[in-house]
Parts: sequence; structure tokens; C-alpha cells
Amino acid sequence: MTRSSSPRLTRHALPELHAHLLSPEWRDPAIGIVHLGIGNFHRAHQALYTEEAIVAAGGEWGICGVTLQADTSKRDALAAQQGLYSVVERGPAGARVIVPRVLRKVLAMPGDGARLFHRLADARVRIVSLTVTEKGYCRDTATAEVDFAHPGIARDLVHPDTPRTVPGILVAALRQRRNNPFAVLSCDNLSHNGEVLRRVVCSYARALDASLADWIAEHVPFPSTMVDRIVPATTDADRATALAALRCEDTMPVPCEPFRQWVIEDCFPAGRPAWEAAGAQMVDDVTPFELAKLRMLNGTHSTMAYLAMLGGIETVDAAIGEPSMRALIHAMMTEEIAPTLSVPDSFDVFAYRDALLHRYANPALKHRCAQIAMDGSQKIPQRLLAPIAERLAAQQPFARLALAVAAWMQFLRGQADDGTRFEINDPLAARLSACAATAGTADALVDTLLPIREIFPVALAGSAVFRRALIDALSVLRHGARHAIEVYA
Ligand code: CS2
Repeated sequence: MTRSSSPRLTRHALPELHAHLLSPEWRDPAIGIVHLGIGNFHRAHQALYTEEAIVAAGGEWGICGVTLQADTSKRDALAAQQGLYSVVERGPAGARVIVPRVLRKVLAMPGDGARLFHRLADARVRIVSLTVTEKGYCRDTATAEVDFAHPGIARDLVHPDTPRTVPGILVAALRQRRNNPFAVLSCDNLSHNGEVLRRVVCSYARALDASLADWIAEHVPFPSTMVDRIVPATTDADRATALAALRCEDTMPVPCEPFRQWVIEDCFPAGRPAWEAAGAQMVDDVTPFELAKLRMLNGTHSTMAYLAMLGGIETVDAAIGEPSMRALIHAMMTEEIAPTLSVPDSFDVFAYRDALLHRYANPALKHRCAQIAMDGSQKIPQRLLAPIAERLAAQQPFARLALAVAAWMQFLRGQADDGTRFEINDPLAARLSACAATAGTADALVDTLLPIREIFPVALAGSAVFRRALIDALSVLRHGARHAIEVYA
């Protein structure tokens, strides 16, 4: 990127940026939320909801963001902009650029550990929220507890006062707050994300101090949430859009679609921002929303991503622009996924499907399939395997869902149909790639991957019907992903 001669975006520029602020009036709030994982998603989703809630109803809900990547460049870039950045909402009609002011501080772990724990000891912090992606939970899917074999967890259990993992950080922080705990708010794409996190945190705490674990289980709220907004990685085009709109240089803009949704289990005894004033839905039970979103949106996202990677299609809008892909995804949602959902009467699942197809077609977003294809081992269980297991148990067909899993297996070979090589980005990459490299045939590929218990539940791994469906799909994929899309559409 060529550096511009324009000034850097900082709080000095705010008086000139009226058109890009959510309100003319603003008083910096004290920090009330610490957010772990200050990536693009949080900055285009929860941060905006929180700023709008403060504008509507006030409250000391400034955010302290924490990056957990050892690299401090994100912290340094945001600090150079005093926590400011732009959200570039890209719709078919153009871009809208908004500059939220709610991010007050950014810390980088592990270097800023002392500062972070000082902050977390402050009773004004009433919520610790997280977007750390599926792998950040360090969870053993077979036991639903923390993964004691995870090297980071093993390390943190030996050095519990200088933790680096998410469970380690939360437990060390909660230990300081036994009189006035904060709520822990998971905003990752996992089913029952609050409950998942509670079990991980309690099992980690129990290995250190049983009474602390009992206290957490009884007194710390872990509300579940469903979060939704498509937020691609930042590109130079986003930096150029921000520069043109603001006449300031922003190195950290976040592109996103105009749509957003947030459904939150309302369980915050110590208080929360008035997120409902920003359009969030506060409910007693998030489960139906969570499952609908994970299976309909994330499930079809992963399906498109693996098929598109094999077929040489780069972005989601290009993928859904292919009539056969659109027909496949439409049929998959209608016939195989929607019947697994039990949603309230007010939730029109077919309208939801059509809205998703519309969102995927957004030509301005350029959401890369390679980004969605990352971390498949962490994503496919809740997106694809859970609905497959339910269909299987009900003796209902699931051929398209099986095609999606087979496409992931084929993708692990690291090569598109035209021979282009790609990298497998996954916490289990070494093991998965080794399995794929040694398995010549479709049968061998399926048989080497199905026993991986971190991914496949035992019942599914042992199902002859599931195994057959995967092998059948792989044999069709052998003639190319584009051919398979036509066959299964
Ligand atoms: C995507 C999600 O990268 C992925 O795995 O499926 O990030 C998706 O864009 C969001 O969950 C949308 O809310």
C-alpha cells in the first residue's frame, strides 16, 4: 500500500467527521466491557451495537479490546488512532462509512498481562465478551471440558497467574472478582456458546481450585448469543474507501455487509448496555436462533467455500452467482436443513433462506471463500455434522450435507480441480494434511478421517450410511466440483 500524505485518523479529526458519526453528542464512557479478540467481527458488530446503546441510553460501557495474537501490530495500529477506525458498510448501492468511538483502549496479550488483570479487577468492568473463534475455546469436544492436552492449557495450569489462553485468562480474572463477578459473553459461532464456555472455564478452574470452580458455576453468568454479520478481511480497497470518505488515513477499517443481527440471552445481573435500543433481540432462550443461523448460514457458507475452492471460484457472490450452486444451496436449506430446526412461529425459515441467498449475492463485499474455508475441523461439527446426525437418526436423506463434508475432505488434499495448490489453515492442519496425503482412494480418505474424534462424534463415525454417502460424494467430486454441484443441485 502506498502511504497517503493525509493525516492519520485520531480523535482530533472527530469535529470534521459529523457525517460519519452515530451522534453529534458524545462523552467518552468509562470502560465497562473488556473484549477478548479485537478482530474485524467485533469491531463491526458488538462495538457498533454498544455505541448505539450508549447514544440512546447512556451508561459507562466503553470497550477495552484485547488481542490474543502474540503480534502487537493490531494494538499499535489502533492505539495510533486512539481506538478509532471506520466501519465500511458495503451494499449494492455503495458504501457507508461510520467511525465508532466506543473503543477506548487496546491491549495485547501476553505482553500487556499486568495491565489487563488490573483492568479486570476493576468492578466497573461488568462484562467480559469474546470473539476468539472456535479454536480459542481450547475445548475437548469429546468431553465438552477444557482440552487438558492443549499445550497452552498445560502451560497455563503451571503458570495460572500469567495465563495466555482464554480459559486461563477468564479464570485468573474471575479469581479476583469473587465479590462482584462480571458476566462472560461468548460471541462465537458455537451452539450453546455460553454453556460451552461455562463448562470449559469450570473444568479448567477445577484443575486449580475446586472451590473456585464451584463458585464460578454458581455465580458467574454465561449468557448465550447468536451473532450475525458478514465481515470479510480488510483489503486496500477498504483503506481507500475510508480515506476518500474521511480524508484521514485509517489503516484499520472494517468492511461489512449492511445486515446485522444479535440475539442475546438476557442474563446480566450486574447490568448491560441498552443493546435493544440498537436493535438487538433480548430473549430467554437463544437456541432456536443459534441453530438456525449456524446451520442455514454458516453451514451453507462452509459448503460453498469448499466446493468453490475446489472449483476455482474465489468469492461468495461469484459462487452463488452460478445457477447450479444457487440451486444446490437453495435445495440444501429447504430440504435438508430447515426440517432440522424448531423455530418459533414468528420465525419464517423460508424468508430467512431467501434473505441469506440475497446477502450472499452482495457484489460489493468480495467475501473470500478461502477465509470461510479456514479452521474446518472446528467449524464443520456444529454446521454440518449436527444436522447430518439428526437426519440420519430420523432416517431422512442428507446427500447434500454429505457432499459438503466430502468437499471438505477433498479440500484437505490441498489442490483445486485445475491443479492450483492452496494452503490448509487449521489447528489440526498437519494431521489432516498427512491423512489426506496418504489416502489414495475415496474409501481410504473417508476411513482415515472419520476416526478423528475431535471432529466426528463416535455414532456418526461408525455409521455405514454416513460413510457410504461420503464415498459416493467423493466419487462424484473426482469428476470436478462443478460437476458435483450440477449432480447434487
Ligand atoms: C463464516 C462466518 O468465516 C466463516 O466461517 O461462515 O464468519 C460468517 O460470515 C459469520 O458468522 C456471519 O455472521
